[in-house]
Amino acid sequence: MTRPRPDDRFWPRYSFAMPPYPLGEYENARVVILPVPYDSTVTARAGAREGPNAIITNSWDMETFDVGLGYEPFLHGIYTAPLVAVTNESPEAMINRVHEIAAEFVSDGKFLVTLGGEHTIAVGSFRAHRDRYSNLSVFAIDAHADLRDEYQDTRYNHACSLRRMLDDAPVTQVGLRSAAVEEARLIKERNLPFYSPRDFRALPGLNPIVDSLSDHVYVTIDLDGIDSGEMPAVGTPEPAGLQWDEVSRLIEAIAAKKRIVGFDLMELAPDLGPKACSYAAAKLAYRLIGLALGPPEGS
Ligand SMILES: [Mn+2]
Repeated sequence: MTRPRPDDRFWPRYSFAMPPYPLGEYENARVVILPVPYDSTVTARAGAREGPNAIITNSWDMETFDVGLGYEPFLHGIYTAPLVAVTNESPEAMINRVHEIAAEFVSDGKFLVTLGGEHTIAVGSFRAHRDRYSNLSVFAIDAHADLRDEYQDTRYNHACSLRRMLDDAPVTQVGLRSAAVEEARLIKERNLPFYSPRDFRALPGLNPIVDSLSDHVYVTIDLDGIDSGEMPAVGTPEPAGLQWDEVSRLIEAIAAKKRIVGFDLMELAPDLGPKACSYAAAKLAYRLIGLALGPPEGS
Protein backbone atom coordinates (compact mmCIF):
# COMPACT_ATOMS: atom_id res chain seq x y z
CA MET A 1 0.00 0.00 0.00
CA THR A 2 1.56 3.22 -1.18
CA ARG A 3 -0.92 5.80 0.05
CA PRO A 4 -3.27 6.18 2.99
CA ARG A 5 -6.58 4.54 2.29
CA PRO A 6 -9.23 7.28 2.00
CA ASP A 7 -11.42 7.11 5.08
CA ASP A 8 -13.40 9.38 7.37
CA ARG A 9 -10.24 10.94 8.86
CA PHE A 10 -9.47 12.67 5.54
CA TRP A 11 -11.32 15.09 3.34
CA PRO A 12 -11.75 13.75 -0.19
CA ARG A 13 -8.99 14.80 -2.60
CA TYR A 14 -8.96 18.36 -4.04
CA SER A 15 -11.84 18.17 -6.47
CA PHE A 16 -15.03 19.83 -7.68
CA ALA A 17 -17.94 19.16 -5.28
CA MET A 18 -15.66 16.78 -3.34
CA PRO A 19 -17.54 13.57 -4.00
CA PRO A 20 -16.99 10.95 -1.30
CA TYR A 21 -14.71 8.06 -2.21
CA PRO A 22 -14.96 6.31 -4.67
CA LEU A 23 -17.23 8.69 -6.64
CA GLY A 24 -14.34 11.04 -7.41
CA GLU A 25 -12.16 8.28 -8.91
CA TYR A 26 -11.80 8.32 -12.69
CA GLU A 27 -13.18 4.82 -13.28
CA ASN A 28 -16.29 5.59 -11.23
CA ALA A 29 -16.99 9.01 -12.69
CA ARG A 30 -19.31 9.79 -15.55
CA VAL A 31 -18.27 13.44 -15.37
CA VAL A 32 -14.77 14.87 -15.85
CA ILE A 33 -13.95 18.42 -14.75
CA LEU A 34 -11.14 19.92 -16.84
CA PRO A 35 -9.71 23.10 -15.27
CA VAL A 36 -7.84 25.41 -17.65
CA PRO A 37 -6.20 28.40 -15.92
CA TYR A 38 -5.45 30.49 -19.03
CA ASP A 39 -6.11 34.17 -19.78
CA SER A 40 -3.24 35.23 -22.03
CA THR A 41 -5.20 36.97 -24.82
CA VAL A 42 -7.35 38.97 -22.43
CA THR A 43 -7.45 42.64 -23.44
CA ALA A 44 -9.46 44.25 -20.64
CA ARG A 45 -9.11 43.18 -17.01
CA ALA A 46 -7.21 39.92 -16.61
CA GLY A 47 -7.74 37.36 -13.86
CA ALA A 48 -9.74 34.52 -15.44
CA ARG A 49 -6.73 32.24 -14.94
CA GLU A 50 -7.81 32.13 -11.27
CA GLY A 51 -11.32 31.03 -12.26
CA PRO A 52 -11.02 27.23 -12.24
CA ASN A 53 -9.44 27.08 -8.79
CA ALA A 54 -12.04 29.50 -7.38
CA ILE A 55 -14.90 27.42 -8.78
CA ILE A 56 -13.42 24.23 -7.34
CA THR A 57 -12.66 25.59 -3.87
CA ASN A 58 -16.03 27.35 -3.58
CA SER A 59 -17.82 24.16 -4.57
CA TRP A 60 -16.78 22.73 -1.20
CA ASP A 61 -19.23 24.97 0.65
CA MET A 62 -22.11 23.94 -1.58
CA GLU A 63 -24.83 21.53 -0.47
CA THR A 64 -24.60 18.58 -2.82
CA PHE A 65 -28.36 18.10 -2.84
CA ASP A 66 -29.67 20.63 -5.39
CA VAL A 67 -33.03 21.93 -4.18
CA GLY A 68 -33.83 23.23 -7.69
CA LEU A 69 -33.35 19.74 -9.13
CA GLY A 70 -34.47 17.56 -6.27
CA TYR A 71 -31.45 15.26 -6.51
CA GLU A 72 -27.70 14.98 -6.00
CA PRO A 73 -25.75 15.28 -9.28
CA PHE A 74 -22.48 14.09 -7.66
CA LEU A 75 -23.93 10.56 -7.57
CA HIS A 76 -23.02 10.38 -11.28
CA GLY A 77 -19.40 10.44 -10.13
CA ILE A 78 -17.25 13.51 -10.76
CA TYR A 79 -13.52 13.23 -11.42
CA THR A 80 -11.47 16.45 -11.38
CA ALA A 81 -8.47 16.42 -13.71
CA PRO A 82 -5.29 18.27 -12.74
CA LEU A 83 -4.94 21.86 -13.97
CA VAL A 84 -3.96 21.98 -17.62
CA ALA A 85 -0.46 23.43 -17.99
CA VAL A 86 -0.35 26.62 -20.03
CA THR A 87 1.72 26.96 -23.18
CA ASN A 88 2.47 30.51 -24.24
CA GLU A 89 3.81 29.44 -27.62
CA SER A 90 0.62 30.87 -29.18
CA PRO A 91 -3.10 30.98 -28.38
CA GLU A 92 -3.61 28.40 -31.13
CA ALA A 93 -1.14 26.01 -29.47
CA MET A 94 -3.07 26.37 -26.21
CA ILE A 95 -6.38 25.64 -27.94
CA ASN A 96 -4.83 22.61 -29.62
CA ARG A 97 -3.62 21.35 -26.25
CA VAL A 98 -7.10 21.65 -24.74
CA HIS A 99 -8.60 20.03 -27.85
CA GLU A 100 -6.25 17.06 -27.56
CA ILE A 101 -6.83 16.55 -23.82
CA ALA A 102 -10.60 17.02 -24.14
CA ALA A 103 -10.71 14.46 -26.95
CA GLU A 104 -9.10 11.85 -24.70
CA PHE A 105 -11.83 12.24 -22.08
CA VAL A 106 -14.65 12.47 -24.63
CA SER A 107 -13.49 9.31 -26.41
CA ASP A 108 -13.43 7.59 -23.01
CA GLY A 109 -17.17 8.27 -22.87
CA LYS A 110 -16.90 10.91 -20.14
CA PHE A 111 -19.20 13.92 -19.85
CA LEU A 112 -16.74 16.79 -20.03
CA VAL A 113 -17.03 20.05 -18.11
CA THR A 114 -14.31 22.55 -18.99
CA LEU A 115 -13.65 25.37 -16.54
CA GLY A 116 -11.88 28.56 -17.70
CA GLY A 117 -10.08 30.61 -18.07
CA GLU A 118 -10.78 32.92 -20.98
CA HIS A 119 -13.48 32.06 -23.49
CA THR A 120 -10.98 31.01 -26.19
CA ILE A 121 -10.38 27.77 -24.30
CA ALA A 122 -13.94 26.71 -25.12
CA VAL A 123 -12.95 26.30 -28.76
CA GLY A 124 -10.63 23.41 -27.88
CA SER A 125 -13.29 21.66 -25.86
CA PHE A 126 -15.95 22.33 -28.51
CA ARG A 127 -13.75 20.78 -31.18
CA ALA A 128 -13.38 17.56 -29.20
CA HIS A 129 -17.18 17.26 -29.22
CA ARG A 130 -17.44 18.30 -32.87
CA ASP A 131 -15.09 15.43 -33.75
CA ARG A 132 -17.34 12.95 -31.99
CA TYR A 133 -20.86 14.16 -32.87
CA SER A 134 -21.68 14.78 -36.52
CA ASN A 135 -24.91 16.61 -35.76
CA LEU A 136 -23.68 19.12 -33.21
CA SER A 137 -24.89 22.62 -32.51
CA VAL A 138 -23.75 25.17 -29.95
CA PHE A 139 -25.78 26.98 -27.36
CA ALA A 140 -23.92 30.01 -26.02
CA ILE A 141 -24.53 32.40 -23.15
CA ASP A 142 -22.49 35.57 -23.63
CA ALA A 143 -22.76 39.36 -23.37
CA HIS A 144 -20.54 39.75 -26.41
CA ALA A 145 -20.90 38.50 -29.96
CA ASP A 146 -17.37 36.98 -29.98
CA LEU A 147 -17.71 36.81 -33.78
CA ARG A 148 -14.56 38.60 -34.90
CA ASP A 149 -12.69 36.54 -37.45
CA GLU A 150 -9.39 37.82 -36.08
CA TYR A 151 -8.35 40.11 -33.25
CA GLN A 152 -4.91 41.36 -32.29
CA ASP A 153 -3.22 39.22 -34.93
CA THR A 154 -4.74 35.92 -33.92
CA ARG A 155 -7.86 33.97 -34.90
CA TYR A 156 -7.74 32.50 -31.38
CA ASN A 157 -8.40 35.63 -29.35
CA HIS A 158 -11.20 35.51 -26.77
CA ALA A 159 -13.10 37.94 -29.02
CA CYS A 160 -13.23 35.22 -31.72
CA SER A 161 -14.50 32.27 -29.68
CA LEU A 162 -18.01 31.95 -31.12
CA ARG A 163 -16.74 32.69 -34.65
CA ARG A 164 -14.41 29.66 -34.44
CA MET A 165 -17.34 27.49 -33.35
CA LEU A 166 -19.56 28.96 -36.08
CA ASP A 167 -16.91 27.81 -38.59
CA ASP A 168 -17.98 24.23 -37.84
CA ALA A 169 -21.46 24.25 -36.30
CA PRO A 170 -24.61 26.35 -35.98
CA VAL A 171 -24.51 28.64 -32.94
CA THR A 172 -27.47 29.99 -30.97
CA GLN A 173 -26.67 32.67 -28.42
CA VAL A 174 -28.57 34.40 -25.63
CA GLY A 175 -27.33 37.38 -23.66
CA LEU A 176 -26.02 39.61 -26.45
CA ARG A 177 -25.65 43.28 -25.60
CA SER A 178 -22.24 44.28 -26.92
CA ALA A 179 -20.81 43.91 -30.43
CA ALA A 180 -18.55 45.57 -32.97
CA VAL A 181 -20.26 46.93 -36.06
CA GLU A 182 -18.91 44.12 -38.26
CA GLU A 183 -20.22 41.54 -35.80
CA ALA A 184 -23.66 43.14 -35.78
CA ARG A 185 -23.56 43.09 -39.58
CA LEU A 186 -22.66 39.39 -39.66
CA ILE A 187 -25.53 38.53 -37.30
CA LYS A 188 -27.92 40.43 -39.56
CA GLU A 189 -26.57 39.11 -42.88
CA ARG A 190 -26.59 35.49 -41.80
CA ASN A 191 -29.70 35.91 -39.68
CA LEU A 192 -27.94 34.25 -36.75
CA PRO A 193 -30.13 33.31 -33.76
CA PHE A 194 -28.41 35.70 -31.33
CA TYR A 195 -30.79 37.14 -28.70
CA SER A 196 -30.35 40.07 -26.37
CA PRO A 197 -31.82 39.50 -22.90
CA ARG A 198 -34.59 41.87 -23.91
CA ASP A 199 -35.41 39.95 -27.11
CA PHE A 200 -35.21 36.69 -25.22
CA ARG A 201 -37.72 37.91 -22.62
CA ALA A 202 -40.07 39.12 -25.35
CA LEU A 203 -40.31 35.61 -26.86
CA PRO A 204 -43.62 33.83 -26.28
CA GLY A 205 -41.67 30.85 -24.87
CA LEU A 206 -38.35 29.07 -25.11
CA ASN A 207 -39.26 26.93 -28.15
CA PRO A 208 -37.70 29.21 -30.79
CA ILE A 209 -34.38 28.88 -28.98
CA VAL A 210 -34.62 25.15 -28.31
CA ASP A 211 -35.86 24.39 -31.83
CA SER A 212 -32.93 26.25 -33.40
CA LEU A 213 -30.59 23.59 -31.96
CA SER A 214 -29.77 20.15 -33.39
CA ASP A 215 -30.14 16.92 -31.40
CA HIS A 216 -26.67 17.09 -29.87
CA VAL A 217 -25.87 20.35 -28.14
CA TYR A 218 -22.58 21.68 -26.81
CA VAL A 219 -23.13 24.46 -24.26
CA THR A 220 -20.61 27.26 -23.80
CA ILE A 221 -21.14 29.78 -21.04
CA ASP A 222 -19.28 33.04 -20.79
CA LEU A 223 -20.25 34.23 -17.33
CA ASP A 224 -20.43 37.83 -18.52
CA GLY A 225 -23.73 36.82 -20.14
CA ILE A 226 -25.15 37.05 -16.63
CA ASP A 227 -25.99 40.56 -15.44
CA SER A 228 -23.01 42.51 -14.09
CA GLY A 229 -24.96 43.12 -10.86
CA GLU A 230 -25.17 39.41 -10.19
CA MET A 231 -21.84 38.45 -11.80
CA PRO A 232 -19.36 41.35 -11.60
CA ALA A 233 -16.31 39.05 -11.34
CA VAL A 234 -15.58 39.00 -15.08
CA GLY A 235 -13.07 40.88 -17.21
CA THR A 236 -15.71 42.68 -19.28
CA PRO A 237 -18.89 43.17 -17.23
CA GLU A 238 -21.99 44.39 -19.07
CA PRO A 239 -25.24 45.73 -17.60
CA ALA A 240 -28.75 44.52 -18.48
CA GLY A 241 -27.80 40.86 -18.58
CA LEU A 242 -29.41 37.54 -17.79
CA GLN A 243 -30.18 36.32 -14.30
CA TRP A 244 -28.61 33.16 -12.92
CA ASP A 245 -32.02 31.57 -12.82
CA GLU A 246 -32.80 32.46 -16.44
CA VAL A 247 -29.62 30.68 -17.51
CA SER A 248 -30.67 27.66 -15.47
CA ARG A 249 -34.16 27.66 -17.02
CA LEU A 250 -32.76 27.93 -20.53
CA ILE A 251 -30.52 24.92 -20.00
CA GLU A 252 -33.41 23.04 -18.42
CA ALA A 253 -35.57 23.68 -21.51
CA ILE A 254 -32.77 22.52 -23.83
CA ALA A 255 -32.03 19.40 -21.77
CA ALA A 256 -35.73 18.46 -21.89
CA LYS A 257 -35.72 18.15 -25.70
CA LYS A 258 -32.10 17.69 -26.77
CA ARG A 259 -29.01 15.89 -25.57
CA ILE A 260 -26.42 18.16 -23.99
CA VAL A 261 -23.13 16.38 -24.68
CA GLY A 262 -20.76 18.65 -22.77
CA PHE A 263 -20.34 22.20 -21.54
CA ASP A 264 -17.91 24.81 -20.39
CA LEU A 265 -18.04 27.65 -17.92
CA MET A 266 -15.70 30.50 -18.78
CA GLU A 267 -14.38 33.88 -17.75
CA LEU A 268 -14.79 33.87 -13.98
CA ALA A 269 -12.14 36.29 -12.68
CA PRO A 270 -12.69 35.83 -8.94
CA ASP A 271 -10.54 38.73 -7.77
CA LEU A 272 -12.59 41.24 -9.78
CA GLY A 273 -15.75 40.80 -7.75
CA PRO A 274 -17.19 39.48 -4.50
CA LYS A 275 -16.55 35.92 -3.46
CA ALA A 276 -20.25 35.21 -4.00
CA CYS A 277 -19.52 35.13 -7.75
CA SER A 278 -17.23 32.11 -7.42
CA TYR A 279 -19.92 30.40 -5.38
CA ALA A 280 -22.58 31.24 -8.00
CA ALA A 281 -20.31 29.86 -10.75
CA ALA A 282 -19.70 26.64 -8.81
CA LYS A 283 -23.40 26.22 -8.23
CA LEU A 284 -24.15 26.84 -11.90
CA ALA A 285 -21.62 24.20 -12.99
CA TYR A 286 -23.19 21.75 -10.56
CA ARG A 287 -26.74 22.60 -11.69
CA LEU A 288 -25.77 22.11 -15.33
CA ILE A 289 -24.27 18.68 -14.62
CA GLY A 290 -27.55 17.74 -12.99
CA LEU A 291 -29.67 19.12 -15.83
CA ALA A 292 -27.56 17.55 -18.57
CA LEU A 293 -27.36 14.08 -17.02
CA GLY A 294 -30.69 13.95 -15.19
CA PRO A 295 -31.37 12.20 -11.88
CA PRO A 296 -28.73 9.59 -10.98
CA GLU A 297 -29.96 6.02 -10.72
CA GLY A 298 -31.73 5.29 -7.48
CA SER A 299 -32.50 8.94 -6.64
MN1 LIG B 1 -17.20 35.41 -24.66
